[in-house]
Amino acid sequence: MRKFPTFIFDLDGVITNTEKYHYQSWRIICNDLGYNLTKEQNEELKGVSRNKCLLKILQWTNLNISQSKFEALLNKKNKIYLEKISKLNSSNIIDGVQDFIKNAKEQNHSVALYSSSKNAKFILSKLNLHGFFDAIVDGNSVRASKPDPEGFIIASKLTNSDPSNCVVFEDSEAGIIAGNKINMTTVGIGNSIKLNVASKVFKNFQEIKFKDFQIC
Ligand code: B16
Ligand code: MG
Repeated sequence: MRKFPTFIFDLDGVITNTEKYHYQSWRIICNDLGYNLTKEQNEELKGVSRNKCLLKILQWTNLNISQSKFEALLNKKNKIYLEKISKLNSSNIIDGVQDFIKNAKEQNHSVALYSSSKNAKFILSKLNLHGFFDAIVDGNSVRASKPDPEGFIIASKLTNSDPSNCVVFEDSEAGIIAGNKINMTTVGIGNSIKLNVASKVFKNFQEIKFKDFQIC
């Protein structure tokens, strides 16, 4: 087991600001269903798999749809989303996070990524960050997405780390709950009230004192 804590980063909303595109895409789908998806409801979709997002939306709308319509809506949402992120590049990396990861690596922390997105590897290649991580776990690697901790458990195994010696950086309540379930230190990034379940909350990476996490 390693001396320094392993850092596990979320992608959408932590490394790049793609959450707004997920929200815009779901709003288009909801409009088609005659439903107005609010920002508050969208907080509950953050970190949640595409499939589970649509299930939640259908609960909110009280609509019953066929399996084929369900699949069609998932495909349509992803098509809209991919179009919106088509021009993504390294200028879309959120300020401070790349330096934070570089420092972590220089100081011998293992660095992993766990995103619920099935598009995570595509996004990482667009951001030119693919080579930065010792392990990458995404929506294709897990059976159960956040708030289930499966992806974090896989990331800890791939980096040969004890879960209690891992620090999770997340913008979603679902991700924080997942990390808490297996006793990881959870750090909320952003200003959503939903992040209060985290061990610590910071507005952004520039606010974080790197030495805070070198105590294990
Ligand atoms: P996709 P993260 C999550 O990514 C997003 O927060 C969430 O809004 C999205 O529904 C989910 O990925 C699935 O994404 O449709 O691209 O497979 O925050 O865990 O990096
Ligand atoms: Mg996220």
